[in-house]
Amino acid sequence: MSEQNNLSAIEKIKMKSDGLRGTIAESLQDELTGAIREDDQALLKFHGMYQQDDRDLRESRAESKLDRLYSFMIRLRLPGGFLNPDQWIAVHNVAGENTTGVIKITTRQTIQLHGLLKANIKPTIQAFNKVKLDSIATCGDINRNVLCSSHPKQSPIHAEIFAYADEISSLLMPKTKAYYEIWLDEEKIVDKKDEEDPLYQDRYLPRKFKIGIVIPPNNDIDVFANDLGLIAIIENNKLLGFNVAVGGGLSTTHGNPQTYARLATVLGFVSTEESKEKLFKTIYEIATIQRDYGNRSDRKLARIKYTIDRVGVEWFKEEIARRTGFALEPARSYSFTERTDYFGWQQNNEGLWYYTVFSENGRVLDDENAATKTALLEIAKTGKANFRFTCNQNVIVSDVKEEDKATVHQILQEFNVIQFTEKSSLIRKNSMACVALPTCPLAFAEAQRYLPTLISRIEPLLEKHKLTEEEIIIRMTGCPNGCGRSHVSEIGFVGTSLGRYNLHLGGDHCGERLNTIYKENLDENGILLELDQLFGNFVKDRNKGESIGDYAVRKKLV
Ligand code: SRM
Ligand code: SF4
Repeated sequence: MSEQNNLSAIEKIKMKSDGLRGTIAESLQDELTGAIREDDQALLKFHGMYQQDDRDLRESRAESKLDRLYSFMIRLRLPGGFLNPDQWIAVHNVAGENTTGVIKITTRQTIQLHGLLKANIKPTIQAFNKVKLDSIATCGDINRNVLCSSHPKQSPIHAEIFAYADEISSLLMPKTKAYYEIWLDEEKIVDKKDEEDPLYQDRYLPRKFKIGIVIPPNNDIDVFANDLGLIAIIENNKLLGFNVAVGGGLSTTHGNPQTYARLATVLGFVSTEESKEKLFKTIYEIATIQRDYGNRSDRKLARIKYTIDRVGVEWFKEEIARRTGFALEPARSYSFTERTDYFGWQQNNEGLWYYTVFSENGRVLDDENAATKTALLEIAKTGKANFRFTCNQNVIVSDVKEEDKATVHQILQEFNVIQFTEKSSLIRKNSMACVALPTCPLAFAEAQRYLPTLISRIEPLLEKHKLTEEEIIIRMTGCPNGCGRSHVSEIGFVGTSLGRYNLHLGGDHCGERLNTIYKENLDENGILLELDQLFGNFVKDRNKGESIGDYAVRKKLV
């Protein structure tokens, strides 16, 4: 079993937390500071929030001898990434009243709001609760938001998969009622037996745990970046079951060679034709293996990717069988041909329409490009569409009936959303950046605030080399944790310090091969020089249909 001695500090905080309560309730009462107590900060994550401060203001506040400007980021639990119109309106209102106003779509198909002051946390969670939204377990050492392919109504299979995301999220929810007590003022649990948690017990998992379900051939969710990935196996429009892949995770730490990015390994297949039970048992027991064998002393090495490499893939498979009572079947064949969002209007098998809106780096706001936030509110007010989020940080205005399409179209057009989506270049629409500065405490460099500018400087290079029609997946993160999944892009930038990035190449087009560092610590000029040269050589030497990542590998650039 995992290290029982030398437990990390967070393990001890979890153990004595009384079901994730800690002293959060007392911390909230303390009016002398906008922060909460240190131990409670670790527990707050399990309730879906991070304490942060505005890093742009750190220096000036320190000079004026002021404490940091503390606030909180809240992340919603949205399995499969879905909001109905009332829920969108609630999110819009909370964002305007209690946070910075920007609605941020994340790379894991949900929404984050930043800048929430301590005093406003409770009213915010209560407002969400009124429309049946919560933030339980969206952060912390626990199963996170469950992803699924983003266009769930494209075929009957998509609807089925979407339901799986919801059920898996419920299966792995913590049993503690702390969230309801602290934030929703529900009565305190008298008999602690009511919240006994056979899965998470008192220490939860050693680290975060991520699950995603994908429908080939579009790997739009980057299934192999998940701790546990499920690949739907479909024959003649019938869902047969899932290939199960374990051990994905992208984070590395600069200068720590023990850390590495890893894609999940496909272990085998589970049929769901007769019942879902075998699949759910497999998922549950994979979580218990990680619970029991994950590293609890060094958090840098605690993800399941390190566990599976330590115990070995074959042992891991046998242990799943020992715990579930059945062996995984041999993996079924599948293939990915793309990793994309389908922008613009699309119609599904039931005749419903959906429009995928390009929301650069997931930031839904009104700016000089488009008044996306107003447009989406106006659409929500009509009640004629739902809202779905993609793992590429975009929003789909969905489930629009034929007779309502013109109304929705007109609103999108009135606020320039259609124009912005249509005129944005392919490279921009295939780009993604993590949040980074000013809120992320781990950022070494800018990401979402800088990538749009860098792309505007890369676009002329693509024009020069006649590559504007090339679907190149380009991503940036402010540090090597990989929140914008830069390690599985074709051109990846990983921040090393302010204004400097490692340039990664060699990822394939569908997210089945990691990229590696090509050049280190480049500033903007360095990046543009390298890309100019790369694009020039690529155009000259590429094989027919070869992607830029495959080219970089064939030419041994990485
Ligand atoms: Fe992440 C930590 C933002 C997806 C790997 N991530 C953070 C924190 C919470 C910083 C912190 O610990 O204080 C960032 C908050 C920034 C802010 O101000 O909002 C943050 N991560 C994000 C989001 C919002 C990026 C985005 O712009 O969309 C994504 C939210 C996902 C969600 O809705 O749940 C986000 N994070 C990811 C992904 C991508 C994915 O899962 O597909 C990864 C890489 C995959 C993986 O998990 O390996 C990722 N985030 C991390 C890590 C590295 C974990 C590790 O294994 O060491 C950290 C740091 C940590 O946990 O210690 C981290
Ligand atoms: Fe922050 Fe790093 Fe994640 Fe970007 S990749 S949001 S900088 S932790």
